[in-house]
Amino acid sequence: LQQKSVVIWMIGLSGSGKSTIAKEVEKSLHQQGFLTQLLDGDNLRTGINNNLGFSEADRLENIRRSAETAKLFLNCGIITICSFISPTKQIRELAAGVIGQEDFLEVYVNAPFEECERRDVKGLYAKARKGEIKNFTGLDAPFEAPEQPFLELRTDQKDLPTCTQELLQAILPRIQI
Ligand code: GGZ
Repeated sequence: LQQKSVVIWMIGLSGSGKSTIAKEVEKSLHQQGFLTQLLDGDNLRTGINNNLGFSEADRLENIRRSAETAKLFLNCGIITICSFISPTKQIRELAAGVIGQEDFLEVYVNAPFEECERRDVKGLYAKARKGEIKNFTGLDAPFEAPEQPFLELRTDQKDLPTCTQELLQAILPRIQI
């Protein structure tokens, strides 16, 4: 296998653009012949994490299982792109601890709360405002901005191709043999 594996851990608010960038990066890596796996909150929460909600304890368990899953792929040599809100420092330290600091690349997909709410791709912000969704990140559940991410992408200031290219540039030295 002509690659080194890492875990690219994308964090940020709902609607910040994590999954969109993750998919584009995966597509590009694939075209360049890299072997990749994409894990995201949305799809894992319908499967192995389908008994978990959005309390602090459930989010921790969601991230613990997701990080353990990512580690399995990492250990097979696969570049694993993870997309989870990962709202707190504690949660991100848990993930990094499971995966190992060396192989854990934290990418902060940053758009201000107001911008994510304005986009409201899935109508979740409107529901959360009406009280139909509780513990919504950024509203009545915390989001702690990371202090020293591997990379920060401001999706309110740069377009999708630019963010995708910046991420690819940053990780290529880490995955090429
Ligand atoms: C935040 C929620 C919530 C609440 C449902 N708070 O944008 P999406 O819709 O597709 O992605 C979000 C997803 C978040 O799951 P994660 O596993 O990434 O979260 S965490 O890392 O905090 O465990 C959102 C949707 O689930 N969603 N309810 N209350 N996001």
